[in-house]
Amino acid sequence: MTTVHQVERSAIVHLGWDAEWEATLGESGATGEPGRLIRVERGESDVMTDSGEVRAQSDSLRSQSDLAPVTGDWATIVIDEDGNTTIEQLLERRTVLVRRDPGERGEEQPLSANVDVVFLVHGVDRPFRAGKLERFLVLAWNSGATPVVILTKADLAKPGEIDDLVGLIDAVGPGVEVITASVETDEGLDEVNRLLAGHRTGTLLGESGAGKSTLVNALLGEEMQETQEVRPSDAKGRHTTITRDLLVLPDGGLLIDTPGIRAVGLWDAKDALERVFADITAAADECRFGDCAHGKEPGCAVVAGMESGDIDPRRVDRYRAMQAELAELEARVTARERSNNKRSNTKRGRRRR
Ligand SMILES: Nc1nc2c(ncn2[C@@H]2O[C@H](COP(=O)(O)OP(=O)(O)OP(=O)(O)O)[C@@H](O)[C@H]2O)c(=O)[nH]1
Ligand SMILES: [Mg+2]
Repeated sequence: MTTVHQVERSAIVHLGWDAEWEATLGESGATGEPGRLIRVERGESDVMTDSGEVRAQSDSLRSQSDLAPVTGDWATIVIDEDGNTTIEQLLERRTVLVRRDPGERGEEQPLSANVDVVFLVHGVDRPFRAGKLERFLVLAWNSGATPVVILTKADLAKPGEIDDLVGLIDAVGPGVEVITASVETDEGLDEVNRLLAGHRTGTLLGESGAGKSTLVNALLGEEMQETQEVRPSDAKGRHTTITRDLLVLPDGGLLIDTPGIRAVGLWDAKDALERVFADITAAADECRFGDCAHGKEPGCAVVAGMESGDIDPRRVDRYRAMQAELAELEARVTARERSNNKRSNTKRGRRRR
């Protein structure tokens, strides 16, 4: 009998399956057929396997562990004696984009998994906010993927506007690649395809109406994703896309279209925060006192940087705000863990009696 590990993977290679995933599968101890989650709905997922697309239930998985499946996950699929297709196991993620759940306070919410490039999409018909980009950069770096900014609707830009935007982006994300795109002129499409060559996975992140689905359709060469005009008064979108769908592009790349998001709460992103604010943390290393709060202390290099114009004071404020946000989250999680421990200790105590 052939075991799953000897089977030649023909279809899933086009979804990003490689030798490393084969090794991960081998180590997992799973027995089912591997496949990639191309859409996740409540309790059910569409999974692409070598045998085709199947709908698998994932509720049982939730009860086994806290790990909820998300679009982009690799999983193994099994069919039980009643003919039910279920997710047996999620393969260990290489990267995962996580935000703080906006509904439940202090909970984490994974958005997509196994993504190589996070495209931060900004429509030039909307006001640009540096603080928002910084926050999205922290989220993207924290996932383990590489962020790339896409300026969409370039055909609507006024003369000089793109250059100004590139300057503003460079100030908050030095070295981050910026792609200018327009579906009217096809500008930028090749660059997106290039970044996803070799069956790499990208995900689009940005406000409703930024043009994410329109870009996906242009890359697909067909109108697969629904799109809708923005409100003429303020160019705001209408939340047209409601699921996270992984799509296979004709050039070989994989792209996850997502619903528009306005704001993101950070989740356990200390290192990524330091990375995005590297100019401030580098200056802070030069402060006379190790515990300098960059206020009135003598020999503060951050204050000196602000006075000389090297450091934007607004950036320092935003850095502090995000630091406080992470500290508040950490305290909340620690408190919850402590109370959970107390509860389970009490239970154990009762059992012993
Ligand atoms: N002029 C111009 N309009 C564009 C371009 N890309 C997108 N649009 C328009 O922007 C509007 C919103 O596009 P969508 O693709 O629906 O936006 P979205 O980001 O997917 O929005 P949600 O699904 O709500 O998150 C549509 O009317 C598109 O035609 C572009 O390159 N140029
Ligand atoms: Mg959309």
